[in-house]
Amino acid sequence: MDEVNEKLKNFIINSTASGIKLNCLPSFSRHREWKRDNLCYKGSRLYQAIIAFLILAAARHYLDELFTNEDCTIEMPHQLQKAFRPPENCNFCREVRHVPRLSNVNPDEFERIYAYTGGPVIVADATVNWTATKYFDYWFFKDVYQTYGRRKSAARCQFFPYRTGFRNIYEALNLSEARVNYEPGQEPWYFGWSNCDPEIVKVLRQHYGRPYFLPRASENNPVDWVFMGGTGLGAHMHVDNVRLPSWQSQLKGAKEWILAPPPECYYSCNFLTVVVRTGDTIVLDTNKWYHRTNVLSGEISITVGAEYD
Ligand SMILES: O=C(O)CCC(=O)C(=O)O
Ligand SMILES: [Fe+2]
Repeated sequence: MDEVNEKLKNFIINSTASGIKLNCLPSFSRHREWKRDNLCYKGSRLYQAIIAFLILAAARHYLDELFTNEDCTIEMPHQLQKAFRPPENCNFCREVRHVPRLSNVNPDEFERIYAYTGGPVIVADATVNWTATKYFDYWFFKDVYQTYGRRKSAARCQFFPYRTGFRNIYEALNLSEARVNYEPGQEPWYFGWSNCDPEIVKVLRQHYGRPYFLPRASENNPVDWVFMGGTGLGAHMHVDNVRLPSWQSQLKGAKEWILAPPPECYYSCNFLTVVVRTGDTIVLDTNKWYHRTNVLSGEISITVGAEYD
């Protein structure tokens, strides 16, 4: 078992050093190539099988313990993430031809029909009592992050620069007024970040809450995500690896979502496009649907969202 532990430790160190997203290791570990090439003891077949089983069981346990509720700290290269994703059962998208639009939703009905089937679905009235639709803008976030300074916990939160080249949330919130306002000749901007600093979450959540339609027993993830930026930009086509489905409310502006089934479901499922407008909340399993977004012309798009179980 010492040898097993040593190999496992080396694997984790090597994986981390080569840029593999830590949360992604448990699913990565299920991949066949990885087992054959790296870990199997080169002895008898039975011995190999037993050792491989022990290693995988230990790896799963060890990694699950290590990374449960931890934010990803190192991004797994996009192509690797795609290559090592286990194949999906296409039932989640087989019958999906359009995106239902609901209001006045009963949480029990939502749980029964929509919450865990992968979506997508739009709820049109989840933000009606939220003041975020009024108060949130670029300057609001800049002010909050300036007030709380460069805190260690905020600096550890994930940040997605997309095509801007910004290195972190502080750099992203330090743009000139002309650029923020998309004045002629200015570079466009769009970025997203997770809000894992409890103090800042507390401030932001004064302006929005847990969407009323979520299943009564489900827990909203304590880490919220914000995506903000202007027309012509958005997130590139990708699939997530966070395990849970999520909601995202459009607080300002409008954004188009382009959804693609995973490649193994191309023959059974449709591609979808849906526009999420101010006040709408989209719910979908971003671990199953590949997704790309595109901010539509008009107001700067601001969304907030989270995963739920
Ligand atoms: O809102 C966006 O632009 C991207 C969102 C996304 O990728 C996600 O919620 O998983
Ligand atoms: Fe995503």
